[in-house]
Amino acid sequence: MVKRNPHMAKLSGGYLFPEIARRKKALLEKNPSAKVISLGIGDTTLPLTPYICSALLDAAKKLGTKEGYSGYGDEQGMTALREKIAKVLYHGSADSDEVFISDGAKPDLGRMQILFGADATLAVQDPSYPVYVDGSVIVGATGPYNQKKQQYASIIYMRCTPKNRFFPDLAAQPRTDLIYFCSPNNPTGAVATKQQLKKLVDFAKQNRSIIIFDAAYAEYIEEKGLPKSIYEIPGAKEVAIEVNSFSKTIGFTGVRLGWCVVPKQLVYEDGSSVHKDWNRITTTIFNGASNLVQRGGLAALDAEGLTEMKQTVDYYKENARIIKTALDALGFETYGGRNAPYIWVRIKGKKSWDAWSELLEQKHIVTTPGAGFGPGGEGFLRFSSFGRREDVLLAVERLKRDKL
Ligand code: PL4
Repeated sequence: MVKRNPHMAKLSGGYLFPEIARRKKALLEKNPSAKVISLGIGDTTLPLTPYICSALLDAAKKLGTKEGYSGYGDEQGMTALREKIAKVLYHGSADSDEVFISDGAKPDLGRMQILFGADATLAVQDPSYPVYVDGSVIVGATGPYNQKKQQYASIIYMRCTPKNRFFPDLAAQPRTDLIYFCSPNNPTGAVATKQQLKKLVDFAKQNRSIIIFDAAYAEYIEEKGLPKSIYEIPGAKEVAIEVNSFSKTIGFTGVRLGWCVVPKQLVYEDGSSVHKDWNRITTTIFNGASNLVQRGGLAALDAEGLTEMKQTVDYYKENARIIKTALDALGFETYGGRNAPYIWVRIKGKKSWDAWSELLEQKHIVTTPGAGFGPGGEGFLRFSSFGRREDVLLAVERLKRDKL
């Protein structure tokens, strides 16, 4: 018999989003006529925009010709796309050969856990996107279990609450090898300021840690002066990797395209290059993002594509505004929803899974329970703004009808 990977047994229950889908399905089985509205998963609903869609169609047509066909490409991605991302999105703060094209931010985060392996210690914002912790557990980066704290020794939860404005008290944190940091944050919608990110970079430098900065929602930032990339902080290239994606900007959640930046300055304690190892991992266990889809990414960074990207992001931001305004008017304590597509809502006197079930059963609205994002998410619900406008308006009407 084959032995099970022992780390799999350390995972708590099912992965958050399939669990939500399972419970939603159970409600529909009980009540098949229910019109369930999803403000749960952060999944885009608008169709692809014309310019980007036509680039995908052209790319598909070319692949159907002798001259235009291409097979395997560079595992790191098309040079033209790497150059364009470096130029258009990083304005030169990243070199094109530091940009690695991928099939999305989540798969990159998974491969990064292989990069750092089972001995790495890590810190996460609490609450945070569950992939950072669950992915680390899968590769065995847990250390021994502390029964009293009910936590693994290698995983440090940096509490982020309204009290500390969702930025952890770094002075109180122990050193870890890795620090996962997401801004604009999933799930709280908080955006770190330049001063805060400078503190984070300084902290990583002092501790010789590496920050894995998840900027998947950077394009939702509208306020001038708020940083869209960790590399806006001087010296960050010595200590930070950045992951990003076309999922939430041009609706590529199903199409799949992302990238990460692994700076050449980034070294391990023995002075060897993280960039070289990432290149080795990429070329060994990844065969590159789809050539067709990369053409869509190139189009997205043309002037027409960028205009469409802004329209898409603006649509979801307007949804966020509508949801937040309604919840505020109903007297809820809300966070995020500006510069970010998520609204983080305090639910007084209830566990988040209980409030989640109530909202589903009474109003047929799916949200995401805060506890799914870590212990610090207990007592909150996350509302996503990625629904269709008509559904968002209907959900708001239902919320107003009678209080939770
Ligand atoms: C549902 C902070 C959503 N099935 O699409 P990707 O892989 O380029 O990006 C994934 C991602 C990366 N980083 C952050 C994210 O929030 C996400 C997407 N998160 C959510 O509702 O929290 C979609 C989740 C997806 C999943 O399991 O992750």
